[in-house]
Amino acid sequence: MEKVIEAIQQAAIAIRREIEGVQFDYAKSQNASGEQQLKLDLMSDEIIAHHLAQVPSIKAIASEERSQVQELNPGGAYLIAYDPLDGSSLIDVDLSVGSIFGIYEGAFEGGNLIASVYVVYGPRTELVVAREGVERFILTQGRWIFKESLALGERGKINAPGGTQKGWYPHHKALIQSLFEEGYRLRYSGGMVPDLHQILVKGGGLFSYPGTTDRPQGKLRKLFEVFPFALVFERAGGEAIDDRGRRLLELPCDDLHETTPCFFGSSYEIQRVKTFYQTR
Ligand code: AHM
Ligand code: MG
Repeated sequence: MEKVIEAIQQAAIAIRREIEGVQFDYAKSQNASGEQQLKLDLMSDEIIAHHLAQVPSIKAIASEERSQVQELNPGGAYLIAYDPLDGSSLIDVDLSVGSIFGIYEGAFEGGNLIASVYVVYGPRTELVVAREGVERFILTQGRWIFKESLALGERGKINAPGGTQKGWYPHHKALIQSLFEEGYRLRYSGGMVPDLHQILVKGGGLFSYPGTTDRPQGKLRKLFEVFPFALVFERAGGEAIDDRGRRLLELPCDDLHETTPCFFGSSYEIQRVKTFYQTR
């Protein structure tokens, strides 16, 4: 496992270098979810695949930017699913973006996720690892320095509501509105890595990406985005559920690029979700 995390750390340093360059225009291709790819999406994907390919304990890798699983070492223990450059639509305006990694054992399923890692490329470069606990590291002069453990409180003050508002269902609108009426503040950049990182660092809040009339299954992908952050939130003392109140990590995953409505938060906000969605 240490070798996997070291490979991710090295890849993150290389991606950071690419982000600082002038190359942030579109490639001529689309990913498996039908989204237009940036040259940086493809470069980040190549960098990560290259670094992970050096680790003998990795059996196979799957990327948000590739349609198929890539086999590496038949005797390896780990399966890695990653989103090489999440929030890449924010690249042209120079907002924070990230990389997300889920480390699975046995098969690509939420229940088999044993650790996850995300990297935030902001004014600083930060890396968060969720294993037994959740640890935050800062890149300083080429080295990853441990900063602190992250833990969520009982409730927070941030409301980060994703999805097209026009397509929100009435009960979802009511949930979001009620949090604002309780004093929650809107914080939504359009990058789930910085948006969720903000909730974790500030100690609480709600990030939601619901099913909508135009996208009943939401936008965020289980293997590359949802499961890894579900583990981070649970290990930090929070909760991560779908629109039926089920733990995200218990959901089946029948297709590599499958999506699900998702809610990440501290316990108070997740109780509010359950109340408005009438899942209890
Ligand atoms: P991406 O992987 O193509 O960048 O898409 C995922 C991103 C998330 O980071 C973010 O939460 C969401 O898409 C934003 O979507 P929207 O613009 O619909 O709010
Ligand atoms: Mg993504």
